[in-house]
Amino acid sequence: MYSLILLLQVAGLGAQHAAPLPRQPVTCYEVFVRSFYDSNGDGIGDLRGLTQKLDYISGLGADCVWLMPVAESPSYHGYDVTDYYKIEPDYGTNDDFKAFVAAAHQHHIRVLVDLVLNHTSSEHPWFQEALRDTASPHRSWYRWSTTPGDNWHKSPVRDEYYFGLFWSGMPDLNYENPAVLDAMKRVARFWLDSMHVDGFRLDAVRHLVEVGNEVSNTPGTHQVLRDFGQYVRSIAPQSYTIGEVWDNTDVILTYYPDQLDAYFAFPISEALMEAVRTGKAGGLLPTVEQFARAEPPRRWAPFQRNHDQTRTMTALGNDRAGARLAATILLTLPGVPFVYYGEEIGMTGDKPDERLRTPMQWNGSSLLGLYRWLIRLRANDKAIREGELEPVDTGNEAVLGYLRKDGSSRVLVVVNLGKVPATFSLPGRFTLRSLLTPGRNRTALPRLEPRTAYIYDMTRRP
Ligand SMILES: [Ca+2]
Ligand SMILES: [Ca+2]
Repeated sequence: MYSLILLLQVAGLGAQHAAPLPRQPVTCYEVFVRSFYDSNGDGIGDLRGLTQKLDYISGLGADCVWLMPVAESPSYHGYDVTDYYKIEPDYGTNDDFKAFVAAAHQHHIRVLVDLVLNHTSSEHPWFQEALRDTASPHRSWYRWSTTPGDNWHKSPVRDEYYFGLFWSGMPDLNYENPAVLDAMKRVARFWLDSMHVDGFRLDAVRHLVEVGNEVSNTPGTHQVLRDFGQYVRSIAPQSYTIGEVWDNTDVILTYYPDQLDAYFAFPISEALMEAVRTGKAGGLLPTVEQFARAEPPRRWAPFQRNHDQTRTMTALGNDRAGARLAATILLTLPGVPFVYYGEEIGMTGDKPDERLRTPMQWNGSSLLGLYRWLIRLRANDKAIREGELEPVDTGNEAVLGYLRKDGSSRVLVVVNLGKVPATFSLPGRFTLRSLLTPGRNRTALPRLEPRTAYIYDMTRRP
């Protein structure tokens, strides 16, 4: 497959990438442009600043970035869009964005942008027309009612209400009208064809279509995603779409097999943080196995934290050893891991949301070296990247153990989550070569120090 893509590129038939990229990312880095790097001293992170910091992202080893919304928006976060075809002026121009994508591709980094399908800004011209002119062609792009109710907001111009699930500044689009999905397909095509992005992170997708009072996971929502995902694959077969379905595993699994390419594995995030926080392996591996049994690993994305969640270091009460364990687990699990900017240097932050999205600290951190090591290890080790997961019974709830297996290759991950030393022995005779710290090969596991992780390449001895 890889060489086929290469041939197509040589023949001039491929995309405009500097080099062929595999269809799914290996490790993706989530960036809030406003908080990343300010190139012109106005105090606001911007696309030129982000472009200047591509060496940092590439040095981290990520081969993908997800940019939180970069389209024009009146809010600091950008999830309420006023123009889907224009870069937020605080961040730069459309040309700055294209220059960023070209530079990212030269760094072998694919670019996913956040696309908000569920709602627009209340300041979007579509909504303003619909609000003011009941005969407007955009009137039926939104939902209206003569009676109040949950999530229905009073119109500022007449005696009626409009539907907005998140708040009055974000009126929901009405996907019962096919023109809305057509409009969003044109938006997707614009970002793929004219801005040269490699795919989308799709916001709040479980809320697209309401049925009565049911605002989540309706059949209409699945149908819109099926149609949208199919459309994106048809015009950009090498693209990658990943959706935010913030729900339990059983619900997330209803969004396969034929909708978006992938979804964030929120339950893995929760179980991972819980295991490190409590010192007990708990439901982590069963949760991962539930995803692994259902779908191939390119189709689900584990992570520690995103821009809506308390940062790892804060959630762990500033336990630096715990942050190292969390990173080691995340980056040795199956799936497509996503890392939220600043996690790799142990940034802190708790709700309200603004405190989860504070400016990137460019100070360095001992944690950064570990992230760089693990992301590279993952990129270079097929068993860690793509191998099958097999839990190892350690007989101790404080000791998490699993194998990643690919062909004859075996990687063993053992994490002592607890606060006291532990031991366990492997059945059989093996040679263990550490993939974390150089040293002589071993024939047995060492004493497992408290709050310490071990990764070994494992070969069976006769
Ligand atoms: Ca700036
Ligand atoms: Ca909706």
